[in-house]
Amino acid sequence: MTSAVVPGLPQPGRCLVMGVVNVTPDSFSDGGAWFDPEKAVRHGFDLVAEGADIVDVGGESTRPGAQRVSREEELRRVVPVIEALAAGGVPVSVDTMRAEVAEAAVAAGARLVNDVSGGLADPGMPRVVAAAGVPYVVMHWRGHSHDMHSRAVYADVVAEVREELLRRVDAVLAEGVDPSMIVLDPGLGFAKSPEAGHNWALLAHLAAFAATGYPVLVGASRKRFLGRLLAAPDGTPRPFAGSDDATVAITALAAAAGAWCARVHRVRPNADAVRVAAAVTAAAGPAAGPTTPAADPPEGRA
Ligand code: PMM
Repeated sequence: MTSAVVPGLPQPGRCLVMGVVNVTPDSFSDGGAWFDPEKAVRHGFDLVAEGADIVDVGGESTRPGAQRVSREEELRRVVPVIEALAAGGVPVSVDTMRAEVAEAAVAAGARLVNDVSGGLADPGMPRVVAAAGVPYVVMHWRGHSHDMHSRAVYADVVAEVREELLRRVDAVLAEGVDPSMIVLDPGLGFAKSPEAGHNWALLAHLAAFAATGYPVLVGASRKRFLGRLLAAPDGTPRPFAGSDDATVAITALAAAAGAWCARVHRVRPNADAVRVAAAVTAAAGPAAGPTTPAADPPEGRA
């Protein structure tokens, strides 16, 4: 299956499944359900039982239009949940844009930092990640949620997202992050317009991201572009949870295209999907394109 290996994280030889635990009252898709820390911890363990390889814990909503929470509040939300899950042996990632939260999360046992801003929201982030020596998800981002919609303007979305991501990679490498620790994410739904089809173009060209040599993470789960695809005949978008089956379809396609990891809210069917993709790819043999191990080191531009 996918050839990508990220230090300190599971290596099952297929696309990983990252289960989402949003410890927020107002998240994009599951706001409020896991705001209570005990419920959040229980949900994290449930996701592992359903097949999650990693549990992603976040304390700040990034839904379109969301306002920021304070650093203190974010710490209060995520640290106890990360501590409990990590103590139970769960590979945990922290979904944060703040260096101080990332630092505290790693001290609490997080093994990966998932930064939807790719180091742009907090310039101290890459140095903290470098010092912690943990893997780092660098996502494509053009600005905070309150104004990202107006930034969803591209002449060629695939080329521009790839170029901007590689610029971020150069920046975080310059701050001392080891190349083997970098994971790229095209940032579906973040400064991407459902109307313009940006998310579909990025999904159609995942190979362009995998070809950089860096592992690729895909976060399509419950995003607005799915609700729009599955809209009722009168145009009413499908509610978030009603797009879980579509997420499973994307997970299978992304895994077959060589994605390293799929970030999802409903784990069990996505855990099945990555296994299906792995079986098909294995049966296709060693010449199966994007899943063939990359011979070259990650693409550098500096
Ligand atoms: N999407 C959300 C939050 N964190 N992290 C990564 N790496 N990629 C994503 O696409 C992503 C993310 C927003 O979704 P949610 O609020 O429903 O969890």
